Amino acid sequence: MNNDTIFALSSGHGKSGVAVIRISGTNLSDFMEHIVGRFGPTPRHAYFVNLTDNAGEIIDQCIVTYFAAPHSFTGEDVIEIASHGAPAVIEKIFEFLSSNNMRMATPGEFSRRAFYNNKMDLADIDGLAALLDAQTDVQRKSALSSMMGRDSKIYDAWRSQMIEIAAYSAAILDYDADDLPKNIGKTVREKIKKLYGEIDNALSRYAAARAVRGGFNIALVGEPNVGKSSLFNAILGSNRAIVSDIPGTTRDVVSATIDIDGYLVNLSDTAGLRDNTDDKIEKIGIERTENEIKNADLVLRIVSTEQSSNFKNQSSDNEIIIINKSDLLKTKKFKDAIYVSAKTGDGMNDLMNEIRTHLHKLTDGMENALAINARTKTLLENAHDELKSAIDIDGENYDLISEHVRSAADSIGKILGTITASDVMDATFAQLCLGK
Ligand SMILES: Nc1nc2c(ncn2[C@@H]2O[C@H](COP(=O)(O)OP(=O)(O)OP(=O)(O)O)[C@@H](O)[C@H]2O)c(=O)[nH]1
Ligand SMILES: [Mg+2]
Repeated sequence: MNNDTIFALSSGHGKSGVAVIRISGTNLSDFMEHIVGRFGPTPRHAYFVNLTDNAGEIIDQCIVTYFAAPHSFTGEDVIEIASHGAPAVIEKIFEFLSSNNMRMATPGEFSRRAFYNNKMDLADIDGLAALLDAQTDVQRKSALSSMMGRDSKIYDAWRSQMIEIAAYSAAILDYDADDLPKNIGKTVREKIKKLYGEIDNALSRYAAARAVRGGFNIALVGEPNVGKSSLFNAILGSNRAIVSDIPGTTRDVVSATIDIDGYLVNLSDTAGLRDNTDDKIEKIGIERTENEIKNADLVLRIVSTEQSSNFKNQSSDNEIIIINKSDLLKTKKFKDAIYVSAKTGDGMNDLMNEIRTHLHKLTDGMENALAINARTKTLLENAHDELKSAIDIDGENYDLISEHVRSAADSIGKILGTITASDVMDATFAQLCLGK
């Protein structure tokens, strides 16, 4: 890490009432005194100042706050300038700061400093990144608890248990059986199995965690002309997709993003599925539909009443069976299907409720679950595999078991960014309570 004093616009770009420019460096008290024009400014106190450039010309009226190290976001001295949000003001302040031996921060540089100064670990930073991306309330909640250390706590607990288990397994070889607690081998194995189960469980929630972050994929599928595009438009409340009475109208996937109950949803309308088309483009469309089905967290399968007799066989857990055009029907005899009319709006509430129920089911217990992203997933999988290898070892090969568990601990340490090999070594046998 370098010692440069860095600055950046911390608020959003474009015209706004207020802009916040953040500065971070190792010694900013002199600069703070200089811009507020008084000695020994109080940290965390808001000063109203006429911010002037080096030539003495006023740039803007600003509120300036000083955060003395280590009580700041980065753990260094930080100054926050709240100026008017005009691009010209921001530009001028940047010029002023650059002429005072400071430079523009690179992306993520403030967070990197926070990490190096032990203000945040990598799991917290993942949470921060997710929070900044949050578009819905569920995303906000999940990201916020990651950022506030919920995930780090879980990882930390796993890692220290692994380090302990690794040390115990190694101890089994080094000490006389009489000096060791009874059944230590069995205890070690049970503990590994328990950890393995917990990580396995966390990984199985990856799909839901991914969906909370990136959005749930919901695909409208079915035969041509059943009214997929009409329903797509009805759910969105706007005429996005083309509707016509010609079968095969939709040929490409049409997608839109909506918020359902705080869940971000990527809804897609697809080309109607049929086997007997010779149309080259429609065939490509059908391939795309099949791809959408594969990637879908939830499939809305629209069936016509003619096919309805066998829809039960096609139905699966992540599917809702829908019969559209209820306005044309006299009876609603299939109780496992939801009857709707994209035309009159009949049944739309039931359909939306059913979608909500599925979304809630998919994310059941998510509030307390780890927010796994691509980076953490790979490392968790490594730990998972190492524990599996440890479990699979027959007999008394405890040094090998210790090795695998230690590798698992390393992977978890990498998730937090705290790992060094010596960390693991530090858990020496002497520190363990061997009952001696
Ligand atoms: N009466 C009635 N007609 C509907 C309803 N929904 C759709 N339609 C009509 O059914 C026809 C097909 O509708 P689309 O929404 O284009 O059907 P689609 O499933 O997207 O068709 P493809 O894109 O060709 O696969 C159109 O003429 C719609 O006006 C409904 O609820 N009631
Ligand atoms: Mg269509």
